[in-house]
Amino acid sequence: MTAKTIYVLNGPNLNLLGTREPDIYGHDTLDDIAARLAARGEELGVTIDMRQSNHEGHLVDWLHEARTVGAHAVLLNAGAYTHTSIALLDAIKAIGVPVIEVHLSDPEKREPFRHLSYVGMGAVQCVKGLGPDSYLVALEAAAAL
Ligand code: CA2
Repeated sequence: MTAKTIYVLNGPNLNLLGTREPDIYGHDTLDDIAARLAARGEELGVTIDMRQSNHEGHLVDWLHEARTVGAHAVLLNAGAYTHTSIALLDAIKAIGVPVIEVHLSDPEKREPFRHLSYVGMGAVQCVKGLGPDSYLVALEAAAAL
């Protein structure tokens, strides 16, 4: 692994980005976002490892892996698991790797059930409401940690 690897983990339904609900999530696909992160990562001298899963346990395993490989930081858009997953919170607290919570939309400006964030209880920071730029802003913050 290079000096700084940043894991970018994406949760359920984010594989559908760019295909549905563009009014909320924009027109970019997850691959578009990955390409932008990789390009900026290169400029910053960090390696981006971006993944998506619809399965909570995969996200837990990848958080553990971030610790094992000595990742510099994790950007985590846990999708709807943000609002439900104590397992993700426990993993975030366990790994000792800083996690930045990322959201395309601003969950606090949406339905009340999106206002609670378990991920936020363990994350060092949250970047939200900027569309795909949320990931880029989070990357800048992560690289500077
Ligand atoms: O704004 C975000 O990034 C969210 O994490 C997105 C989640 C939502 O449950 C969170 O409250 C906020 C939903 C991701 C679903 O992504 C889709 C993309 C395209 C079409 C349908 C769903």
